[in-house]
Amino acid sequence: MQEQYLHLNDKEVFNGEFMLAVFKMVPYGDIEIEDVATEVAAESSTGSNLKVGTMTGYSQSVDARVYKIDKEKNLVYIAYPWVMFDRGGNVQNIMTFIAGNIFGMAELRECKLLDVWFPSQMLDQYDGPSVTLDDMRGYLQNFDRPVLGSIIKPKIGLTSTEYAEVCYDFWVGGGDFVKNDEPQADQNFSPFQKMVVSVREAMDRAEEATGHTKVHSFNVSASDFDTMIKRADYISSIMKPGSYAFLVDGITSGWTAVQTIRRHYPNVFLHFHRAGHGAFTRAENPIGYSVLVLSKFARLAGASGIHTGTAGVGKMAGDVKDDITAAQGILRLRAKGHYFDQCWSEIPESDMDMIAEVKKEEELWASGARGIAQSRARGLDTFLERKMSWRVISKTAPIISGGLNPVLLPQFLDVIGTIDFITTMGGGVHSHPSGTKAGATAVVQSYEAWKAEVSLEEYAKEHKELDEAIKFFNKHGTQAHRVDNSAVYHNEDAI
Ligand code: CAP
Ligand code: MG
Ligand code: MG
Repeated sequence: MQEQYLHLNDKEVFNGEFMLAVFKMVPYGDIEIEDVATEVAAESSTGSNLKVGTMTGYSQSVDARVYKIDKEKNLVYIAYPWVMFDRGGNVQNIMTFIAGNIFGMAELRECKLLDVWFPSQMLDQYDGPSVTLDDMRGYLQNFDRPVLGSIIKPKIGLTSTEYAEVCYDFWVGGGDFVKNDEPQADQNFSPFQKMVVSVREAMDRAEEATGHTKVHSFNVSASDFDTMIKRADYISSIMKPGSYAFLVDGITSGWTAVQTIRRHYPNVFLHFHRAGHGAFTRAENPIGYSVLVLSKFARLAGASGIHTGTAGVGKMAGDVKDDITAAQGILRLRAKGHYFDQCWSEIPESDMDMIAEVKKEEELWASGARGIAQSRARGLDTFLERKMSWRVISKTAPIISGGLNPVLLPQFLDVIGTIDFITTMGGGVHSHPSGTKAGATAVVQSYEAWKAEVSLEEYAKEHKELDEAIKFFNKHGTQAHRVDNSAVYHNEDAI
């Protein structure tokens, strides 16, 4: 037991100088949870496994503090003086502290970081998103439905021109947004620059044909930052402003890559793909962190959008409550987490207009996805951030993929409770019996049916692409094996 890190019932931790974290911890054998809690606090802040003689008065002031232990649920609450973190808003450094060595500690059988809370004084140190879904909506002139997107499949292997043709088909079918698949980079069969030029050409044709603007998200993840920046600059030189996003594989290329692109290109939508997150977030993994924690740090780092999972509707494993809490946690100004209520801005009592706007936003959220869609259709501009942008850590959009298809979209809308997200369907579009264009049209028709509160089957009577989709996906759609971990994700202990 390292006493110096044990501060049970310490009220100082709520004074705005501490980032709070809650872990589920299960020690091996008969090690006491207090012991392992203080070891984790030491290892994730100033200490080691032994008390060192080199400690100073000041160094102890930046010790992490175990301020609450719930023995029944194996929950350990730790407060981190945020002054301990690298100055200049560096998320990589925080993750090194609280999701670093502690995952290797021999005493721990389980160590899952479930939720974090940032005091508003800390938020000012971090970038947050500069371009948001609201900006993309403005470019697309699409305000009252999700941004309907696709991922080009096969994942890789198409030539640049073949790739661009599939983009064209999706866009003329009515889709808004196409992304590279997460491993698409600069391969022999699809040289990066040729792919970009081909996409621009296909986008021009599709905009000509449909009269609608389109967006493409290009993967700029690469071997080194210089190459990332070279690729990003090339895209910016070929594509129209607003018509492109930069996709970063945030787990495999890292937080520094995410923040480098955020800081170099503050005018471009930053798309955080989370390939590899399952090693940390899957409900059955005892060591790691929740989707909510990953998503909150992505917002802090400045991602305009991050994949948050299909909340049990699609192909990937994932805890329904974790996916939903994560999606709402990064979209809303103030949202309940698993254990902490996070507000992404200081809301001074005197700031009556902000308080009024926040109230309006809350009421809108209470009306669910359909209520939000109807209010938007009436032209009600409820983009709180647009009004308050200088005061808040702006919203990060949930990006939803993973096995979604036109038949599953309505179900997902009702589960997630908002229309403010980007869907990206790969197999769910390109396996449509009549091809990609029909697949895109089926997605649009599925949303139209949901919005009109008509069953898909009913709507399909007059819409053949949807009719074919229903027949096909009812036979071939997949539902992944589900692990229900909701017992861990509850909110009795909100801060
Ligand atoms: C989806 C996808 C996405 C993952 C990401 C894929 O393709 O492109 O990268 O779903 O998962 O490569 O599998 P499909 P998440 O639409 O064909 O399933 O969004 O959960 O991070
Ligand atoms: Mg830091
Ligand atoms: Mg993919």
